[in-house]
Amino acid sequence: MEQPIALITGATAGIGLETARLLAQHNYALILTGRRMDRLETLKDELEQNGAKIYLLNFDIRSKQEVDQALASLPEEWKAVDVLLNNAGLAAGLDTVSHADVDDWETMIDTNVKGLLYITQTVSNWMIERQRGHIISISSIAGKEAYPMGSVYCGTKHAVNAISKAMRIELAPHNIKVSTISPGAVETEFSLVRFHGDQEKADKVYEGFTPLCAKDIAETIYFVLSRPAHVNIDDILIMPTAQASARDIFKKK
Ligand code: NDP
Ligand code: 8X3
Repeated sequence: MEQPIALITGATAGIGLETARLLAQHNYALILTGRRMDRLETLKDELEQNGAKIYLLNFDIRSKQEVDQALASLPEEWKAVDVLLNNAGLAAGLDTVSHADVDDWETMIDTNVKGLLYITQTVSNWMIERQRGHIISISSIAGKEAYPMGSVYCGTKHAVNAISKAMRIELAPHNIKVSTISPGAVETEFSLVRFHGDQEKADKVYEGFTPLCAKDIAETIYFVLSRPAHVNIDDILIMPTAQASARDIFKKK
């Protein structure tokens, strides 16, 4: 394929969806993934109307079998992935270690850490074969700080940072860039998911200040991607002007 190819995990909402829109405008062919196929189809229609080339993969990133099958099903020309955006992720619950729901822990660890690893292993091998590529993972302020009631979410994002740092050293000899982007509060479906569909609790997170929006992060991702070949942005921490630490948004709750 003439165009660069980007694979975006979690393109059905929030940051992944806005990044798909922006990269399509910048002439990327896109592999878009997520569990909600109806949303993927709608996004594909929207982007194709504007001339973009789109391939959809529908899988739950927590299942190694589903990830492997989906990636194996890609036509050969789509396996020449130039950019992997590890974006699919979530927080589940907001509670102390003593009281949190163990299922929430499993969900976060399986999605944010193990799922990211499953997809990265295969795609990084494709990149190594071509001696080119860029892996960008969406970490968080929660990967730099730890806040009460967010222990496991913070742990998963610290893990994303550690994995990315090690991969940067492993993959530099193969001409593959590795970056992390670490946002503070971004208003997406994130809080609705964290509070298991409780819209009132989700809205409260963004009360009294202006959070980031998904487009802010999409633009940051494009900035990282569009640097010259000899420049790698290792990590960007991007916060709402009104949020000076992760704890700022939870202390009033
Ligand atoms: P959204 O909830 O809006 O989007 C999350 C995306 O992840 C969806 O497309 C969802 O797709 C996908 N996803 C979640 N679980 C799975 C799964 N098991 N298998 C496949 N896809 C999955 O949240 P955001 O856009 O805000 O989150 C994107 C990333 O940004 C996450 O990694 C999050 O931790 C990180 N982040 C978010 C911040 C925020 O304040 N919003 C701040 C810092 C980091 P589907 O449900 O269709 O499968
Ligand atoms: C999401 C930001 O502050 O809710 O990663 O952990 S926060």
